[in-house]
Amino acid sequence: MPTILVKSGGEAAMPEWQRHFAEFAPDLAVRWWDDGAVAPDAVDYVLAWDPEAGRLGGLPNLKVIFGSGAGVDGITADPALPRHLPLVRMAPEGATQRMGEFVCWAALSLLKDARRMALNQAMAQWQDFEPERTAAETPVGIMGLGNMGSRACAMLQGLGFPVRGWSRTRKDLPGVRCFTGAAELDDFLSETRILVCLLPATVETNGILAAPLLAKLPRGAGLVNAGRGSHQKIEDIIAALDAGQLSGAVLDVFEKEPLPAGSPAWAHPKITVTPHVASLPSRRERAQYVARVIADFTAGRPLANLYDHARGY
Ligand code: NDP
Ligand code: OXD
Repeated sequence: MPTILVKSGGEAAMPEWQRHFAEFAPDLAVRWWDDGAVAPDAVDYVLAWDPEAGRLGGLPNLKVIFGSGAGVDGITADPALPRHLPLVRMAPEGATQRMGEFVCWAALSLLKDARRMALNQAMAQWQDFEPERTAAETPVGIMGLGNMGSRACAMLQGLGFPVRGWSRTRKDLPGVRCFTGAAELDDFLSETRILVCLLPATVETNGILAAPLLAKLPRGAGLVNAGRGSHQKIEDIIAALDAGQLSGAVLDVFEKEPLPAGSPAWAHPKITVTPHVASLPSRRERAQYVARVIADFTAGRPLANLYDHARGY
């Protein structure tokens, strides 16, 4: 019987994983990552978010590695990662829908200044104020037009936001003004009133949300980061908020997670902190997705959503 080791959600999540895999891949043995009864050479597949460095390289019959998220930086950080094996990024339909919902919520929160209303409510203060713009007057710029970004574009358009997008290679998305590469970044930023980061963590994107980039946005722009904490320089974001260059930020990801209690982001009046929840497909959806890819792999069909080591995502 083929075996998958799971390290996602802790050991306590195993009964749930086993229940869902039993529905979609009844012939798969589903075992906890640290189950000492499973010999390393009996492992065919792994589903993990952040395996300890060196561990995957010690599984001689491993065939496919599944990231339990869309971003697999927690796996590729392993210097001894067996790079010849397919590394599949998590991409069930529900993941992009959830991200689109999060981005729409964050954009509307910034548009309506929901953070200000929440702070006022906490102080029992009835303070009416008028949002400056409507959605139609607030271009949203999405950095990263992949699975997540392209779905977010379509859903934002449904709310009436004009949408522009930026990616590494040229894209053509219905109704979206698309910009490409470093040469077009400044043009992309110049009319973006809400900037949304949905980039993968790569050498090129590391620290991109920093003072030089923020300065190129129109004054008073909003920021949403649902990519990775490594994209942002939090001190630059706070400085831009305090100076009025940014009017608000919704941050879902942080350099260190959970966000330490002492972080200035927690109490900042213009930052909404969310605990890395922008898009978390259910375990059932993820088990179904993995079972489908294993069936493709077993039948010799090509696999979708593979990590590309040369591009870094
Ligand atoms: P994809 O690989 O499908 O898309 C990545 C996009 O980023 C592509 O459009 C790509 O361009 C673009 N890109 C990559 N590098 C650059 C660059 N240097 N300059 C400009 N554009 C670039 O990834 P997903 O959409 O599935 O996921 C994106 C990221 O979102 C994940 O890596 C993860 O970090 C984050 N994420 C966060 C979640 C959360 O809950 N907070 C949940 C899920 C994902 P091109 O199209 O030309 O290749
Ligand atoms: C992901 C995430 O990459 O949840 O899927 O961050």
